[in-house]
Amino acid sequence: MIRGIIFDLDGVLVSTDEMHYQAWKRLARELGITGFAREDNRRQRGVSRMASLEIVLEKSDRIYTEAEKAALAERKNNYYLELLEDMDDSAVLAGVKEVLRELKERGLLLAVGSASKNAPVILEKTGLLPYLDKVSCGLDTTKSKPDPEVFLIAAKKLSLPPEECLVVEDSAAGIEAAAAGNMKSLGVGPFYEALGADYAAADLKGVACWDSILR
Ligand code: B16
Ligand code: MG
Repeated sequence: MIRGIIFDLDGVLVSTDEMHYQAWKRLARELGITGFAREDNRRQRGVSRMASLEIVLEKSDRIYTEAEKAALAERKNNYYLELLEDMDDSAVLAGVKEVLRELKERGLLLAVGSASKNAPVILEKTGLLPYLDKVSCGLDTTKSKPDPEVFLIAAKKLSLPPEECLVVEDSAAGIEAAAAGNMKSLGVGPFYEALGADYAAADLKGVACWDSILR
């Protein structure tokens, strides 16, 4: 039986994809990388900041040192933080707060399991914190999805065994991470049919029958 739900943040509870894309695009432009496009950004979903940078640098002729890469990742994050400044609860995806409230009323424990180191800022700005029992994010982890670490930490924070947790994800890396952590998964978002999750729906409010997923 499922007693806890671990939600990915970007693409599941909030919409930040466009802001990530704009920030990476700005960096790419400054580095003279012209080929960075939305298809590349799709591959950045759910993966860590450094892995996302590698996807941008695939299109560069230059080899960067590790120190240079760290500086580039920080530069992109500053651009992203600038864009996050104006964020408010309008970034929360449609129906999310209602679904979280309903799941809470059913007695489930709710957590976030996000690769983002900016998760606490995003949760604060969007007013989502009061809906959640625990947060596991990029600040807690050393390994990124598809490694299950971020979800295992979330389960531990909820004091639940992994097999009693359901992961909700919008990325292939996240669905793989859930399976590696022995957790069932629900795939949502624009690519939900192709994620290979145990259950799938276009978005959280489109889940037809929570009873069959949670039993
Ligand atoms: P940051 P999620 C992920 O969040 C994003 O989907 C991914 O595009 C981003 O690279 C990653 O967070 C790291 O984010 O640079 O803010 O630490 O989908 O796992 O909630
Ligand atoms: Mg995501």
